[in-house]
Amino acid sequence: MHSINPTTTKSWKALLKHSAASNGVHLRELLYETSRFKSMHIRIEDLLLFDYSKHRIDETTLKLLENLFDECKVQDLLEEQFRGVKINVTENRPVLHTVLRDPGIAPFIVDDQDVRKASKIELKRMYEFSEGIRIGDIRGHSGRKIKNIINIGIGGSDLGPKMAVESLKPFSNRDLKFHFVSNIDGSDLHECLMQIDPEESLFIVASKTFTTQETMANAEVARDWLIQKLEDPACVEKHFVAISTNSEKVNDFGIKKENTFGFWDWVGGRYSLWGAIGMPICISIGSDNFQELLNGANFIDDHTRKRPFRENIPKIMAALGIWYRNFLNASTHAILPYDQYLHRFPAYLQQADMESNGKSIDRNGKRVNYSTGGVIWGEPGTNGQHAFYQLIHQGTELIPSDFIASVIPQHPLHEHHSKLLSNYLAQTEALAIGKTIASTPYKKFEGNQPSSTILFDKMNPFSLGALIAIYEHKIFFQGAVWNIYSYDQWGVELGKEMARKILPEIDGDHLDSDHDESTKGLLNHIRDLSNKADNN
Ligand code: G6Q
Repeated sequence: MHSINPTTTKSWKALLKHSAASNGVHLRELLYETSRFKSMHIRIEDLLLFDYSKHRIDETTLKLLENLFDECKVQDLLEEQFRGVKINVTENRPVLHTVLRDPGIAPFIVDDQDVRKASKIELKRMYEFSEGIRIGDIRGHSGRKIKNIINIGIGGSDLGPKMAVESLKPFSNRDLKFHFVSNIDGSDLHECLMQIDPEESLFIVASKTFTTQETMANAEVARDWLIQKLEDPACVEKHFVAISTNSEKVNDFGIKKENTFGFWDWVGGRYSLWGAIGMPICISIGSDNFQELLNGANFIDDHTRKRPFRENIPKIMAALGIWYRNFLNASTHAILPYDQYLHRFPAYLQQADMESNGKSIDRNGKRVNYSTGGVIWGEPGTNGQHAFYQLIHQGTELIPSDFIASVIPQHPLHEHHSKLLSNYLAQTEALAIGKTIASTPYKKFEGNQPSSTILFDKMNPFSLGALIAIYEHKIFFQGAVWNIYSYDQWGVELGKEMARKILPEIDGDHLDSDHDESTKGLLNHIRDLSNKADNN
């Protein structure tokens, strides 16, 4: 794989000059140019409209960013990814989550495995199982219908399914209740177990590795709770399924092969909702709707590979992000869905983006000399307007944002929706234009805060699949330009390792003298208080 330091390219240098020259230009001047909207929006018929005209850019900016993409050979890297080249070099793996949503049936052999065939077999198994639960063919140990689905997983094995189940609630089977237990904080599992009837509950243990501390601890306690309640160890068979790449560990846990749904090393955790990790989504919305989710993502895969730069939504989004991060020094990016069902989308994206592009070592193993991924955050509108928007409007930070909404609502309260959309538009306009005439300086708004408007015709499984895939590819393009490995996550490891070391010190007598003074002090404090509590 090639390795190009983006700062050495001609276009990077030109962008530096261009950013200095265009520094004083205000969105107020740009946004009244006739035909600006026309030339800076992308319409995909029956799906969405992407407006990128409210950005601090002009035609030159876009041309230079396009040149940067060419010089950094991002399209070549994208094709390598789709071809199954091991672009996840530090883990020695290809990156093929796109295969999970690819309708093609011709053999696609990667490392002696027909990845298309393997993915279709597991998908079919998941569809059959999900439908069995939905119609009540698959029942609990005592013959009762399953009404509670409890997903036990964390990170990529939690955030995607949880976000999608919430986002697609209008398409869900309302007889089923979904619970997501992720945290090692016992209150997460405790609160869930208090709400469910064991005879009507299905636990999905979702873990790629089946070794993650949080997930295994929660799954073991849930299994013991179930056996105790139903008074028969054989009940596990009817109430537990596993989603994992590690069939050996699943077997050791006591879940049989027929209740295990697999995926593969070539699917990264945070990119895994398209396969068996999507089981809660599939049970919630049904297999036909799940297929639509895949179709929406696959549609964007095609769009991303084939559309030229100016018609390519993920490329434009990635380019804008690079422009703000590397040339205008923005360090954060807000994700603002004007859609209550999408309330977990910012949290989902936080992981997808920050775990992928929060890297500082380039593809040559050298420290980068430029900024990479920024902080992703957000909350649904209009709630955010009554909270943190103040800082975006009148603070000192440059904060680009994405405003996501749909023209057609998912509920019958149409007047609410008009009010929601009026806020949606008002905010992007106010952020860009500001307010210069006011009785006091406190009431002035500088404006010039950029935003993208992502406006779906309506939100449905296809639209959600498209939305997620747009961001996946945006993240890919940014990582490609930044010359980093977007698909590993070594940064998660150190904390896990140290927690394993500290665990025996919390309850035991021994204290490791290697700890820094702060950690030692805190450990002693916890041990003292816990001992006192135990003795009372
Ligand atoms: C995602 C990361 C990480 C992972 C969790 C859970 O890309 O790898 O968030 O999903 O650590 O891992 P398991 O699925 O192996 O339990």
